Amino acid sequence: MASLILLLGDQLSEHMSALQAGNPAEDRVVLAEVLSEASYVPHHPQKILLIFAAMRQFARHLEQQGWQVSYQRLDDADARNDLRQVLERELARGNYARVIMTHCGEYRLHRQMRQWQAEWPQQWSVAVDILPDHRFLCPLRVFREWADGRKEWRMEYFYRLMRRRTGLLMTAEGKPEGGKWNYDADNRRAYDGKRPLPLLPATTLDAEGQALAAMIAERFATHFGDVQPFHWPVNRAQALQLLAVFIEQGLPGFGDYQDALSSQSPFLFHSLLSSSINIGLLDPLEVCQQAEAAYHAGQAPLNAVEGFIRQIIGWREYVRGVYWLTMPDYAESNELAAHRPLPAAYWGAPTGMACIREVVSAVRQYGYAHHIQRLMVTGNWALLLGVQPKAVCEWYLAVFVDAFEWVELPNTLGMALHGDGGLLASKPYAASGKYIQRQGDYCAECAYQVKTVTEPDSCPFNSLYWHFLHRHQSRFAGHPRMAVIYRSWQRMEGEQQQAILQRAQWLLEHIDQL
Ligand code: FAD
Ligand code: DLZ
Ligand code: SF4
Repeated sequence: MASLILLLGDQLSEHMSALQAGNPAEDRVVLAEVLSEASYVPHHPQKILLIFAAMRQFARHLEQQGWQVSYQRLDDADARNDLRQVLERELARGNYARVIMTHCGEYRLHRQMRQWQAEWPQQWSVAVDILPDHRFLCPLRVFREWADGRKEWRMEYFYRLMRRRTGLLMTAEGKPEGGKWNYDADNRRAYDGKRPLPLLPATTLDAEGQALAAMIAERFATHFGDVQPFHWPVNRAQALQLLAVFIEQGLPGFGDYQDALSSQSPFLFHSLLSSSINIGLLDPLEVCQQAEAAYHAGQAPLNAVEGFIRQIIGWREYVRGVYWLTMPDYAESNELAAHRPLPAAYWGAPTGMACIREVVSAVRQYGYAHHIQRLMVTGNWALLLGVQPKAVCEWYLAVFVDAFEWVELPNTLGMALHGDGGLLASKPYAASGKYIQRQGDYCAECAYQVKTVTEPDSCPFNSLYWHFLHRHQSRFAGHPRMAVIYRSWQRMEGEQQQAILQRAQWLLEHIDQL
């Protein structure tokens, strides 16, 4: 008997285990635009447009491959509100023995699927199979084995395992290419404008995409973000084109400028491939293999290629492992007892802080910010202020086109906010304005002075950095990599410390007026 195969909006690959387990001659694939998925956080309109446009194109592709496909559009007259209702309608229409799904990316939905698995054999006489997601390079079982029994989880050691497992940038003797595992120390330059920026392909929406954009702009008018101009790849051909441009023009500069911040470009030499990889248009291994080939062909230096590959086989796989090993408790953790609300500037309220303004305006325009903007500008600011993790995480999950909880939550709650108490990364990524100044040019356009700390126009990051260290002294003063900074604090005159803490206190009381 036939099977019903569910594919989600971030499972748009021919290699999904659910598809591989089916048979186009007799099974039916279901894809559905549903309000519940489009509104569980106020997603950026470009994220909804990306997912819906890509789902529609993938559904057509499957039909061309001979699959029978049921596709629900959000504006269908009889549209169901959630995935359960959509599947139950299909079950009522046909005669199915099995529902097949691939493990989804969010605990929230996974819990629902487990419920269907428990209820439907009786209710609908169907077996419900949830198959592993083979798009990831580290099966969850392998991650669990690696994590079990370790005193501390550190990405760097996990990454070495992944280099060995994939063979990427490994010599025939089983050593890391170039003799070192990690070339991060070479990847901290500010951008001086000399290396030409990549010329990005202009993805234009077809007539159907334009109609979809109009529908989304109307239906989700209260969501933060511009729906157009829209440039994200919505099919595999477009994603491969973006990958080719990155490998040729972006990758050679990726390492040097990986940590740069520049008002000349919100993208710099970053790949912009996260959404394409996350929704299934590109396979993470093929992306890494193309980068490795560019290194061997002498087209990109080792610090760039190693840095890029580390993000994908290291960080990306590591955060996913941490997510599934620790949920649902992870989402509740708030080890630094942070309780302030999210500043209005994150939703576009005017601010004199140029760095926050630049990043939020890029987010509004593109649904994108690169890693250092996410970590060291908006993340660092929320960390220093002590904003409650749930509010920060909801913002990150909503406003980025590449955001799915398995990757967003560990990066936000763990890496940026240290809300997990150091499970993901031992030291908080807290920094003063000096870091932002060193990495780029935002400070030149700012209403605040980055060089001072206690004046009425001093950079807010500066005094709040010390305030953060002071208020968490008992937790961090003993950390070997923070000892130097705590010694500087302790060497300051009591009066100077007081002036800094007073300025920080004033800022905390006027967060929405900065
Ligand atoms: P590049 O800089 O070109 O990096 C190449 C690829 O490496 C990315 O496409 C991505 O697939 C992967 N990658 C890089 N860093 C990470 C990382 N820390 N974790 C996982 N994968 C990584 N990434 C998401 O995909 N979705 C998110 O919701 C998300 N939320 C984040 C929230 C915060 C607070 C922080 C600090 C980081 C977050 N990241 C997230 C990770 C990273 O910032 C983005 O993957 C990256 O900026 C996407 O842009 P890019 O494709 O140009 O990346
Ligand atoms: C993000 C998203 C959105 C906006 N809409 C849909 C949708 O209508 N239908 C669907 O199947 N998936 C959508 N998605 C992606 C899901 O939210 C995602 O699959 C889950 O969060 C699990 O990763
Ligand atoms: Fe940001 Fe401070 Fe620089 Fe202004 S001075 S851009 S607030 S770091």
